[in-house]
Amino acid sequence: MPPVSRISFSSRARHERPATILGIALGVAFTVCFVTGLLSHAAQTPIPWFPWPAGPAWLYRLTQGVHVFTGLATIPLLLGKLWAVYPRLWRWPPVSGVAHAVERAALVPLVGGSVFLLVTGVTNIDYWFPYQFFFRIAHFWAAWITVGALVVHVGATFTVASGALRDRAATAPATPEGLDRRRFLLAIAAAAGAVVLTTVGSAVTPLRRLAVLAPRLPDIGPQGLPVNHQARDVGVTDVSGDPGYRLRVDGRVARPLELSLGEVRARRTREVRLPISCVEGWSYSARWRGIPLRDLLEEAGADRRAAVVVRSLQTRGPYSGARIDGAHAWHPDTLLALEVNGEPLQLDHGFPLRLIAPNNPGVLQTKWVTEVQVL
Ligand code: HEM
Ligand SMILES: Nc1nc2c(c(=O)[nH]1)N[C@H]1C(S)=C(S)[C@@H](COP(=O)(O)O)O[C@H]1N2
Ligand SMILES: [Mo]
Repeated sequence: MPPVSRISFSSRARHERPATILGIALGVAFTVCFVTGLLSHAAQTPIPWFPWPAGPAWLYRLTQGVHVFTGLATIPLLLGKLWAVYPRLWRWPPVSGVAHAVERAALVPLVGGSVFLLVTGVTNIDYWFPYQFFFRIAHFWAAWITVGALVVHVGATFTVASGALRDRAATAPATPEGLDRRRFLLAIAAAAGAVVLTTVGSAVTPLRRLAVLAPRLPDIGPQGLPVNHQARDVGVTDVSGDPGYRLRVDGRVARPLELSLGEVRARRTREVRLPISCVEGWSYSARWRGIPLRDLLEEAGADRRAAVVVRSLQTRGPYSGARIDGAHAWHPDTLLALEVNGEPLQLDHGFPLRLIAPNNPGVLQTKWVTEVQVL
């Protein structure tokens, strides 16, 4: 009986070919996550040379859904890859030359960064923040570091990897060894597929019954829609509507407005079908009726295409207001919504008014709107 370490270290699944195939899958998945992650960054932090468009309305829903569900699918891929390669970490001598030293040094940011991205990503979408740092900044820089290390790693392992791919004879499924490896890869692929199937229903509504691992479901919540942050949890408890409520349009305007809820309701309304697309990947589409924001901006005499800050009755935290750029603020479908799916908004959905703009990340769809400040 060989020692335990010998048994597992000599497993036939541990071979360059499975490691290469998993590596390619991981490389593709991380590239997809990197690109969609940068798009999410651009949607929230304006980049002058890359303005985030107000259309198509479903774009952010798609890119951020792809980000989160691809990210989740990488978890089994990464575990499989680490299992396939970890005996090599104990190879002796540890380095055999400068190129090899660079390759091995790059493994620290590559493995560390990958694990960090997946752990912070998963804890974020599960509303668990066991750390003090600001998620977006840490996750953003970890992405650059990881992708940088990935480029070095691909360069350093390219020859071995392409050799392993050509090595078909050694992996023909007819041999027990080939079968073993094939089963290993199939198990990893099945695990990745299972992760996606049990979560993607939080964005793809027809699959919602399968989404047993998703933290949010598209039809569970008041008025049949999920709520991320409830009014009482964020300190919005005393919203009386009229007589106390006022909507102000101020800042760089010719004629500041101050409207009661009755005056808001008396205006022309419009109905649009738009999704709420949370940065955490879940999304749902609904019918919204409200006042086109551009009507109010025109009435107040704002500069055409001016950006605005939309402020909430919620006074604390990052969601107390959102900067909305000109393309979104002036889009005809951007509303201060009074109703959802034919009913007046309930408090948890932002009564009396919430912003709904096309292709706008959920975090910027401010609830309990009380002020539009033109910049
Ligand atoms: C389980 C895997 C992952 C999950 C669940 C996840 C989740 C998220 C979430 C929820 C956001 C939005 C954060 C916010 O705006 O508040 C985000 C942003 C981002 N993610 Fe991931 N992520 C994962 C993996 C990755 C990977 C592998 C990469 C890169 C290779 C990556 C790169 C980024 C980038 C660049 C951003 C933009 C950060 C910013 O707005 O500054 N993520 N991710
Ligand atoms: N004032 C305020 N607006 C807010 C939030 C909030 O906490 N406070 N949450 C935002 C987030 S993160 C999302 S995804 C959307 C949708 O959340 P909901 O389902 O709770 O309406 O509302 C956004 N608007
Ligand atoms: Mo969100």
